[in-house]
Amino acid sequence: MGFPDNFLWGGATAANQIEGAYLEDGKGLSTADMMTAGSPTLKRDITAVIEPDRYYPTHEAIDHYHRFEEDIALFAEMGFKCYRFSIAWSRIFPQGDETEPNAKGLAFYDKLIDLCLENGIEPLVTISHFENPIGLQKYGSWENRKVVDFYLRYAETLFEHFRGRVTYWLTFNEINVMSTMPWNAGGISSADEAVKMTAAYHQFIASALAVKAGRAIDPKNKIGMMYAGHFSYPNSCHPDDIQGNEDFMHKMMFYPDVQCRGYYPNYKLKELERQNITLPVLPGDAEILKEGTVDFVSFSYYMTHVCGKNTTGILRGLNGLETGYKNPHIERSAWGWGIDPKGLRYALNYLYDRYQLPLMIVENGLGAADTIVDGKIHDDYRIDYIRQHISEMKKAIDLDGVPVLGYTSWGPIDLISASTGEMSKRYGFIYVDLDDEGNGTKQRIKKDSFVWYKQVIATNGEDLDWKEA
Ligand code: P53
Repeated sequence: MGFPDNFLWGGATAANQIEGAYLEDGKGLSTADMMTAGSPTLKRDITAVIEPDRYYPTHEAIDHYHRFEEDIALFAEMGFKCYRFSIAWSRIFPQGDETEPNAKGLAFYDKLIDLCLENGIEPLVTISHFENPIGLQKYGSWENRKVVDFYLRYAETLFEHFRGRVTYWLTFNEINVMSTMPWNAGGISSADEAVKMTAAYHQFIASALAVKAGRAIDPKNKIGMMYAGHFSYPNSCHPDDIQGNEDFMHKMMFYPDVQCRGYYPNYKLKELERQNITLPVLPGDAEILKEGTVDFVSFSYYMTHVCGKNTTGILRGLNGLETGYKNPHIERSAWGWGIDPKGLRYALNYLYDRYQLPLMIVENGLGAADTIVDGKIHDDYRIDYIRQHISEMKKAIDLDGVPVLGYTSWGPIDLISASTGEMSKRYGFIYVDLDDEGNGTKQRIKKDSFVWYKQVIATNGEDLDWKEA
């Protein structure tokens, strides 16, 4: 009973949200580097060039590029078994279309990965997490099939270079974000459905080819897909609400359906037909998709939604996360995300029923403002959130028999928010002295949750109680 012995406890980050050093050692500009800081009420701008008087939070971020040794030491102190991070494509292929990788870019990840391994931490690498080299814009980014070849060259470079050191990989972070935030997902600035569906198609092909290549390079590799955990309940038991909710779930679930089953589900093909959208299918693609299905399913889990007959079937609102209905039975975070620990057990069962593949929760956590009192951060609200989610995950394992490989909480160290670009939306067990305008010493301070998470890992998830220091 309880968590398996080799359960992968840890944390997850993304290069653009922590590294900084955005032009160092030959790195090229990425799509993330063009995004200004926003707020819950102010959308982030995407500028065509870097404007000198604007603040771009990823440029320095929390300076992990220069402080990774301290950061990994802190993760090791918490007892991490696993660290999920992404590799910045634009460090390895600065413009995206070079034929030879940038040695200095690989060297940084050599140091990072070796340090993880020395500390007994299993690296889990996201190959593409919300950043594409800006150099790919001239091709139209993922709208162009050429980008599939560039991605494959990049992925193969990583599989070869890190062979024997990295076994767990994710091809794309939150691939379904192509529908909600296409710039983040694929450097696509058009909101046109045909463009987005073309770009998503190319990412499916790229992912499948990468899975095949990764297996050929090292049969030990385990390569997964990553779903932005959008799970929705019907607004009522009215049959029209059930159908409205299913329509929404189909908009999201076709992504993991393709990556786990190896073909487009009928409901999606029919919808594309109604929308007069023709996918850019080349001969042999059906086989590529079929042969490149994933080994495991990973997902982020922050919230649940409510949909029904009056929802349009897509997420909307400033950060593309509103359905129009609010669940009156759950609380919301200060950033308006509906907190639903029980929904995590539901989500795990939902995904396992559908795919019968091992699962991994690769993001979960509470974005909250923290205050320092006498040099300490008493973040009992964060402990509470994660504690409840872990106990629901445990039920899915113990009561439902769902195979869960691991749990990496989002942002174990405070980092730049993807949706708002803020620093004040903090997820960490480790506080970073940095504000929303980029001021601060970037000093690291352990929060109460640091001590608590260490205990959770040390007891393999058995002791979730917070004992005030
Ligand atoms: P922030 C939307 C819905 C769920 C997860 O988000 C999402 C998004 C897009 O923001 O993104 C993931 O920073 C993403 C991370 C991101 C994290 O959730 O907006 O993979 O890069 O930081 C949390 O609070």
